Amino acid sequence: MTQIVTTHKNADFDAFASLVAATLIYPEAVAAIPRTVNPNVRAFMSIHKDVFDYVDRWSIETGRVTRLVVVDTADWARLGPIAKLKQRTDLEVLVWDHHTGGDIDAAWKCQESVGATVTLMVRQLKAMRKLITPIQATLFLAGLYEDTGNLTFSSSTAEDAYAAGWLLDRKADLALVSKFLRPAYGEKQKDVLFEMLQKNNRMKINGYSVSISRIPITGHVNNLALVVRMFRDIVNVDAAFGLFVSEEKNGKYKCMVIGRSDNEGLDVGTLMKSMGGGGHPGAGSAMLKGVNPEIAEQMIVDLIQGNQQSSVQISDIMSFPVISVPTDTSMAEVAKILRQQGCTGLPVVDDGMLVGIISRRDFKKIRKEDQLEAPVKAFMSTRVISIEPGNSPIQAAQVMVRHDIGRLPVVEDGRIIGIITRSDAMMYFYDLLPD
Ligand SMILES: [Mn+2]
Repeated sequence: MTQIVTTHKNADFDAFASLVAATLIYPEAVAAIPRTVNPNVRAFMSIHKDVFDYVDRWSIETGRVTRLVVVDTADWARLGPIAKLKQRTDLEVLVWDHHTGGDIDAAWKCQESVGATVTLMVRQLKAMRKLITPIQATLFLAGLYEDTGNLTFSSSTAEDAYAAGWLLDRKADLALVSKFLRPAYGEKQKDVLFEMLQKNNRMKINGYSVSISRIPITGHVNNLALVVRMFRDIVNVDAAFGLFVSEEKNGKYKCMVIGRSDNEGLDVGTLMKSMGGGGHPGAGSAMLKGVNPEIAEQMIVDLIQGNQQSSVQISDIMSFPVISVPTDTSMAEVAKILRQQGCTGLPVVDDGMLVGIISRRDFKKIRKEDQLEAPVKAFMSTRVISIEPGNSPIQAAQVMVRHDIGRLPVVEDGRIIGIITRSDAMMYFYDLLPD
């Protein structure tokens, strides 16, 4: 066998559905199932054993593979042992994925932000006018519904809904879909939920209401993602995080972080990616090994505080055009402009590039009257603190506080494109406060 299709570890319905769909698109390829598959997918597979053709991944002689089709991920690390194929230079790799990013350098890829990978596969099946069976349609719909929360997650797109319609047209069985997607909520899950509710510590971070619960876990508990979702719905915060901590044999901690967000500004998937995991804006997870749970909690707080991409960027609130002076402007002229504009400092530019800042304080360096005729570049401060337009107002405020400055030039490719003042930042924050 020379062509294989594979997907990520802990395959969910979208992964398994995309895998099966890929074998229709690439009839020569064999579907290789990862060692770990989610329990509900495993249950589905076991009763449809004779319907789908696939092999266990460890049975594949990887040396002979010439083409690898990867679905529902673009990350080598998520593939498990088969990732050793990464070393091969003569291997053709194709990727189908609805997550952004990933380090697989594919010869060809279809990577788009839709609700489920299977939506991209359906697009191709439609284009190829492939016939699919009701059982295949049922599996594909299960994948689509699981990853889009029955088309309610904010990551869902119109195309996901059209794909669902197409699958229903092909006789996808909704009763079966809901049977297999109905998550198990049992005693263990109930205990975890109660503990989360007892420990609920709601806090305000970066304007978002957030709850982070540290819960010790012994052994494996399924469906913790469901528990976190129920918890978020009950306590009604913008985002809820569960840190499920188990102690390993070597005395180290293993910490499973699961997040759910209901606020578009707080992208849990990006956040979890920063912690080595992944997900979507509304849901994500990361596995931290050997990390103290207190530090894991602090990481989440820090990420929400600053590093996550904000929906409002500095470029939205900065002032422009900026009054600046060229380097050869005389100090007398600078003094006049400062007086006229009523500001405490001015950026100094050389052919549009920001090269310095001149402030009222710098005038103290002037000892003799005739120095007022000297160019500004002799007195300006060249240690300029600036910020890039893609940062968030929170980050701008942090920089201003840290350096005790009231005005921050916004610089793109070395050119000054605007300025953000402390009052711009304050206005933004106060506008966000409810009436
Ligand atoms: Mn998926």
